[in-house]
Amino acid sequence: MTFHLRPASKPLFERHQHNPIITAADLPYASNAVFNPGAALLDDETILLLRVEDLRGISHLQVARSKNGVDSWRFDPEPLLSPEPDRHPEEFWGCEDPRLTWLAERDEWVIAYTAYSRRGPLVSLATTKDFRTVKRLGPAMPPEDKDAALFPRRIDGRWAMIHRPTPLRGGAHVWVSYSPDLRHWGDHSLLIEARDGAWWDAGKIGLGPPPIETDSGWLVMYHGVHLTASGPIYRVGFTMLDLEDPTIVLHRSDEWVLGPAAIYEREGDVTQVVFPCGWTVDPEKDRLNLYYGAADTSVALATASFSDVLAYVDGCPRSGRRRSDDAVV
Ligand code: BMA
Repeated sequence: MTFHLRPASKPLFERHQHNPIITAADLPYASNAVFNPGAALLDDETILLLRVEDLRGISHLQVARSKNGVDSWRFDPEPLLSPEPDRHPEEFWGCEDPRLTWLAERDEWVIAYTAYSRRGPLVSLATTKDFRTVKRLGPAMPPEDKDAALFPRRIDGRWAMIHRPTPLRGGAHVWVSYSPDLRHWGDHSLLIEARDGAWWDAGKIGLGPPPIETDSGWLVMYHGVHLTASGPIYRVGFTMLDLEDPTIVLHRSDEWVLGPAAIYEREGDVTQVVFPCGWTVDPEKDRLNLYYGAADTSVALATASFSDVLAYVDGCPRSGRRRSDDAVV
């Protein structure tokens, strides 16, 4: 493997000058931290579905709305999804890290979130039309499994979901699974493997925000975890998947595109973390707005030119390999 040093260039993402854009102090009730939000555009507003960790350490999901997606956030009076362990035992220790996907065919949003059960975190799904009421579909994957999001349309007749199971052996990688009805999931196949050794994404990776459909393929951002003597560092990079067969990885970035550098990303409840779960695209301004948890403490925003992102990923190493061709299971 030859790595060509390249001149330092302008980073793809620019941190917003008002970062962190939401902190626990902004909420209308007492809480410890607000982070890892899902994002949606609805009725000319940006909606963030925030993970709020209360003063017991248990998380719930709370809606914030803003006209410009940057400031003047309005918080709904009640959380959208509060753990209900009596009726939904999988939520015993909370609801975390939502990813939001608009399913035009069903005319509703699907929320893929981590339900923290007594047997470990698992993937749960819920639907909403307006982010005011929600309908739980229940667990989609058994523990341990997290970092999930739906593709926005059926692929070859079936819904598809990216997720990250944690097997007992061999690292934690990103998988894709299929369903005819959002309830029954199968045809599981390994999609993106964590690298090994000194890489930024060695050992453990997981999906970031939901995949975006583009002319060149499904744009996917994922986080990679680098273990160091002073703890893990969470950074993010890109892959591009084939539109009609997302088990084919077309490109994958060798380098991370955003990592902890600002003080609010380096210091907090969990140091050295950027953890995006949501993004929105403004085609008129050619802008990608990336919403992420900073150090498991606050919400931050970074923006990029969407066309620059696509050009960057297009220039990343080609893979063209179908992960499911490898003997992995
Ligand atoms: C991951 C998830 C995220 C969290 C991150 C850093 O495993 O649990 O919710 O932001 O770790 O602590």
